[in-house]
Amino acid sequence: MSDLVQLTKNQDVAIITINNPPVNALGPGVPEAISQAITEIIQDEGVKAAVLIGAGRTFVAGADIKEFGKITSGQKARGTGLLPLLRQIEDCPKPVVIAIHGMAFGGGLELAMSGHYRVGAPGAQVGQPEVKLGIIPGAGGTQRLPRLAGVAKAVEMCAQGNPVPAREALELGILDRMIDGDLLAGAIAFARTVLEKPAPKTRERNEKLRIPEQHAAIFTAARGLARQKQRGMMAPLAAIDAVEAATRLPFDEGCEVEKKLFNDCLFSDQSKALMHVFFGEREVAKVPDIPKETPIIPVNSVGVVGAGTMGGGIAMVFANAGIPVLLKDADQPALDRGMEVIRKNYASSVKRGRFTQQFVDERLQLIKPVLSYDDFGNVDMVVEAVFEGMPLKKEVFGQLDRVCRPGTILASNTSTLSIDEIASATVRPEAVIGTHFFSPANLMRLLEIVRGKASSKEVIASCMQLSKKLSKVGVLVGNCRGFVGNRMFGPYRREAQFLVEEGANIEAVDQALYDFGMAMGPLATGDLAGLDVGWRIRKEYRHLEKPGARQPLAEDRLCEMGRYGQKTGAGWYKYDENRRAIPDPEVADLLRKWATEAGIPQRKISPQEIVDRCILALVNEGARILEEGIALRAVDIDIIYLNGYGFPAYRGGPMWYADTVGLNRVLDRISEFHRQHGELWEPATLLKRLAQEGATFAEFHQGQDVTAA
Ligand code: T1G
Repeated sequence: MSDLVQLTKNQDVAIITINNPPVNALGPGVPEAISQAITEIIQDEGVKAAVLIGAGRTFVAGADIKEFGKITSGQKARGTGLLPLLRQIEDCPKPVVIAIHGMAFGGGLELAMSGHYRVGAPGAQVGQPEVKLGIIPGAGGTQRLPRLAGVAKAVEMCAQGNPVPAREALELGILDRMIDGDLLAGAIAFARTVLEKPAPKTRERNEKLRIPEQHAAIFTAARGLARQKQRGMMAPLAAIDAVEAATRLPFDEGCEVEKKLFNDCLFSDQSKALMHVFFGEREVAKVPDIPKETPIIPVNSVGVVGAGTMGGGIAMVFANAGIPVLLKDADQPALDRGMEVIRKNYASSVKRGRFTQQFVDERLQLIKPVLSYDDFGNVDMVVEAVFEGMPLKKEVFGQLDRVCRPGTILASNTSTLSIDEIASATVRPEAVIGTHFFSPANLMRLLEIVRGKASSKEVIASCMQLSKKLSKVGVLVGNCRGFVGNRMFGPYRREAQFLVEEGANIEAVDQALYDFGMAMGPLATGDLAGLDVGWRIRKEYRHLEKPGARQPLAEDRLCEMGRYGQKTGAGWYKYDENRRAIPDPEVADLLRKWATEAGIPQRKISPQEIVDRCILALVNEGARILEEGIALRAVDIDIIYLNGYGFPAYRGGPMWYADTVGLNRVLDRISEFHRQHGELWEPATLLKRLAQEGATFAEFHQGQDVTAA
């Protein structure tokens, strides 16, 4: 046997234990060793049944995703290469019982379904999350799952990719028994109860497939939902096609259809992008110059200063993680308003089934509204979320410096201001850091953690770890105006405004980016966030604008007219009582007038140019951010844009997208815009360098010389 798979015996029951930490992925050597074990079990007359179980914290979390990058198109016929093993297990003359704890995901569930019986621990989960990687189950999952769980549930699990808890898996027929207590002992006991029974082969269990009259409606609804909720993704639709094949074709032919669809997805740009995202979300948690053993400051209590939209949302984030919160504001009415918004947000979470009322009641107990800093001396961390103005922030940090005990993490939720300048208001700049939440803070997954010059490694490591506890994706960024996300968003939205000034209509600009996959167009996003936010910042930083450089002219004028967007019922669009955007001809006319007065020539603009101008503006600024070391890696930028700015995951993020297009083509296009639109489009040095070398952003790492050869 191999180190990856052990074969032991408990009298007449053989035990196959998969031991491939951290998640028992079916990597090289594992399927082969399982197959060897099955062969030995069949040959061992003393063995009457077998139990297959995972060592460590989980059963099997799937095939080894790292291996997919190595599969060449020449190996398409092989597919995942798991089918023969699963057939061998299913055809084993002795009952094979699969014992599941932790996760049985992807190939792990497919392996489990090839067994004759499945038992699970109460906390177990099963699922086919492959679509989240841009692929579909490729080892018979789309054929065996509908036979066990029924067509409707199988379509849902394969097309949406969400896990199913053990209790529900039992009700669905995926599990045959729940085992409380010692799973292995329970599985062995269960195996002894089925020795005399025929070993049911999942591939022959067709009873749940025989309700054809229902199938059409199930598949139509699933396709409609996929096109709406997973817009632009190919894998969910492929998964639905594969499950549909199970209802129409014999098992083996269904598997052939599945293999073809699996390969189509696997060799697509979408799956490469989504696997980049999978590993990227894990990569961003690693900070090269912060050793794993850096001491972590425990955060078991927190103070939040400012009970406005952001402060209230941040208080909910900590309470949701079970951390008591002191929520402070300057006066009672402001505090009452803040608590009222929190209660309303929780009420709508209960209404939408996200939380139970009991959960909400417990969380509200954890949020204590206060008017003074009296108890701030006892908290482990403070997050300041007051009005975005430097004088006020420095005043607050000065007070925190006086009341908080040594070792307290002092964080600011600023979205644009300098962390170093805020820290200068204290005598402990090493304790100061930026924790930039995104609105609504209780829903958005992204947390930009802003490293100040003096921020200590302990404070950084503690915030990176805390972000996981808060169910956020924490990304460490350097301190500059707008950090990473907002700094890149500036040029992106600038180009959108220039395009409408040059003749594109407002809806066309938003539609082009929406069709590209953005969650919302750039102009509509401005209306959602509030045009006045950017207006106030532009006014504060007017002195920093390059003299003579072209500036968008529309949004300032819209704000002067009081058109701040959704919050005032009008911005780029008008909004009805349900906040639905309605094109406003008045704005279109004003734009033509302002553009003509400014002497801006009008022209027809293609959707492709709209996309290129906006997306490549992101990429060019991203390249500058990388060369300045404000972002550690290109993937950090990608993860920020997927989790904070609605960039389509199936395109991998702006930097990965640029790599997919090819940096030479990107540079050519940006150079073209540079010739047409001037210095704002000066190609970033790093972009020129990498394009020259035929390299990619993904390959770039900090410390590498960025200057052109
Ligand atoms: N392959 C390779 N590495 C994996 C892996 C996998 N399937 N799953 C996790 N890892 C690594 C991960 O990169 C990290 O590494 C470490 O394990 C711990 O993971 C044939 C084709 C299981 C819910 O999509 O969703 O089967 O960063 O940090 O938060 O049809 O990992 O430490 O170096 O995420 O506790 C389908 C993917 C594959 C599940 C655990 N399976 N994994 O979460 O730990 S395709 C999946 C997860 C397939 C079949 C098809 C999560 C988890 P490192 P972690 P976690």
